Amino acid sequence: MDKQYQTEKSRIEELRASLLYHSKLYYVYDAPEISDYEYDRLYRELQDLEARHPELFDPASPTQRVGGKALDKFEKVTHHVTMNSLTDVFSFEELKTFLDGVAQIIPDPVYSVEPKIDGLSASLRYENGVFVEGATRGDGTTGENVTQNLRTVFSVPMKLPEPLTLTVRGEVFMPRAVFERLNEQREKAGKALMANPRNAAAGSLRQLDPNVTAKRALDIFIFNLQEGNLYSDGHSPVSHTETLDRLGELGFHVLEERKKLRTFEEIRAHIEHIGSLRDSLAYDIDGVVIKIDSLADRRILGEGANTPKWAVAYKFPPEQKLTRLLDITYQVGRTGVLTPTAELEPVRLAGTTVSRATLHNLEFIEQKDIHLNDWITVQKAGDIIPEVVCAHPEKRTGAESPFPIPRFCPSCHEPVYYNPAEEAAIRCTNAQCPAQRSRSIAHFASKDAMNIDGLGPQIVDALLENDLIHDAADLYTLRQSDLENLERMGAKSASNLIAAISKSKEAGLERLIFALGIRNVGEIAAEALAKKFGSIEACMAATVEDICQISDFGQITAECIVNYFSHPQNRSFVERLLEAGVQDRPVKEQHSSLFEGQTFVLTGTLPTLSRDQASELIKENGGKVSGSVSKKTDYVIAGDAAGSKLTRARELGVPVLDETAFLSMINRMQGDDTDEHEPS
Ligand code: 0OX
Repeated sequence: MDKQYQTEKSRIEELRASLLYHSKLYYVYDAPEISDYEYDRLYRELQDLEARHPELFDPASPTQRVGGKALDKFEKVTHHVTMNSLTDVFSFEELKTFLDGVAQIIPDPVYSVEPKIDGLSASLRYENGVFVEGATRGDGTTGENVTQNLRTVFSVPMKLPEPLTLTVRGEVFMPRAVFERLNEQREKAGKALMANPRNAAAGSLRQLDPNVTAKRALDIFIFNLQEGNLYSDGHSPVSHTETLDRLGELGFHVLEERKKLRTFEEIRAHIEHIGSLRDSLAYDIDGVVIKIDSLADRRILGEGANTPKWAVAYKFPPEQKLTRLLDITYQVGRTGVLTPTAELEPVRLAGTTVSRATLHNLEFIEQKDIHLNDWITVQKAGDIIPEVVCAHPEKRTGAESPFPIPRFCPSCHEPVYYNPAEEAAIRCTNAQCPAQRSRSIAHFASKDAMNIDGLGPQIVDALLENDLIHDAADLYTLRQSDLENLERMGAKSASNLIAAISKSKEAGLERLIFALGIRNVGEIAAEALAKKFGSIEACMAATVEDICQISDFGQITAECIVNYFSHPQNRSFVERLLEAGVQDRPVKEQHSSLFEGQTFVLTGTLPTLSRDQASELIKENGGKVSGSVSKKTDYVIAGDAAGSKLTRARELGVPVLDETAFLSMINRMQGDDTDEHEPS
């Protein structure tokens, strides 16, 4: 018996070591040495032995890291210590202002200067040395319990070498090599590519199935002790440097390239050094964090509303690359506008290969003096959409030529209309143009319009090509059998699409008006029209004067609306929609007039709210959401990786809120003291 116990005990140890080795090879390096079959066999053998010997339970066993069950949803976690965000600075001048301010309070301050990892923040809680809970930052106060998923991150120790109780905070990220490998696999499988490693990490950490997260090979750098003891004798660290050195000893991955510095010049040089390493690091960084090293000095400086006063983040400008402009093509939008697109010599930029970038409009091309064959600089706007920044005329060799203004529509080949004295846009005015038709149907079905899930531009094109529809009203006459014969459409997708089309009949008047695609009528205008007129018939009967009574509606928009409904084919289109059962009751209810007359601009990624959810909250409270920052903007709500809109807000002195401040504004002004917002 004793002998058998010993044999099983050592077999457990052997299997744990072997599976740890092989699971790392499989998940992290994608280079397995044994077959999946063999791996599963060893895994099951270990599971069986562990079930027979609960006394040998070890939280660090590979069975505890990978192989957990999928969840229905994440539980909420309230952080004991708020997970604050950092104040950003965008220039050395701003950094100097911060340092000068600190020096007025702290004599001879010492800073720890470290890279800012471009991932997402998470906390790890240990009780008596055992990892018990991992959570996302959320809004800083409340996050999501992603313990199962964080167990799959090999650099999260499951057990510390000492029985300490503590909570640490770090940045979860996807190493570049993993990101590239995953995107290559997705490309081969015909799946949509992930935009950048940060989005990929965020999506992977919030997977309900931990087996999916495991395959994403995430990593984490720890940068803070939130609470608890670092030493068994209970003594407390005195500095950030001591804290991170000690966390490194305890087995955590701590930030590399960390340096203790004093003067502005030293700090600036280290920022430049970290910047020069940017391309060669195995992970993305988006800046450098400058923190007071002494924990006693930190306490003197204290905390601001949502950010500590003892640290700032110096943000790097977005990555830019040089490449050649091979051609300019034109995409026809639903209103017939031809948008110029740069066709580029493919270049690696912020994690993906970029071969096209927007050129906005002809004015932009002219102002930037862009020629065909030019060397140009590209970057990703908001880290996602590639755009041309500028051309480099000094690099011209004579092989360049001014861009040709198109004379014919690339879709219907009819002559286009272009009169720069009237409008900067080139337009295809052919109402029968297939590209316009397809884009307007795709717009009708889009998320913010009738929200027909599963009806993307490709399916729209397939429906048009197969003569199954001619306009959006025909969607409501489609039968499942019509769809099943389309390429890449199975019975299940066909029935889902029919159900989604049917459901869209209840989308409501606001969406219906927006879906019509009337010039100058965006979502906000559509909502105002729905509120004022209450039915589509009343909208159709409205005069320019009636419409001009709505606040913020000018003559031009009013004329566009009246003009749209004056065309018999548009009126009959609306009538066919109503006959098909599309409802035209307004559905939006305004909950309060808290933000009445105020305009908000959203930028960057918010920690818990999606852009739609944040817009919805603003609108429900009577406010407006605008796409660009101007003097008329009342607030900018900024999340992670906020770009030029944030800079513009600063220039104009527009107040900037983070998500917590925004939510607490709603809660406070509604006299509601709860701090939770439940994202759906
Ligand atoms: C990072 C990073 C983020 C957090 C709140 C107070 C100090 N992304 O690499 N945050 C912090 O520290 C902040 N440090 C970092 N290195």
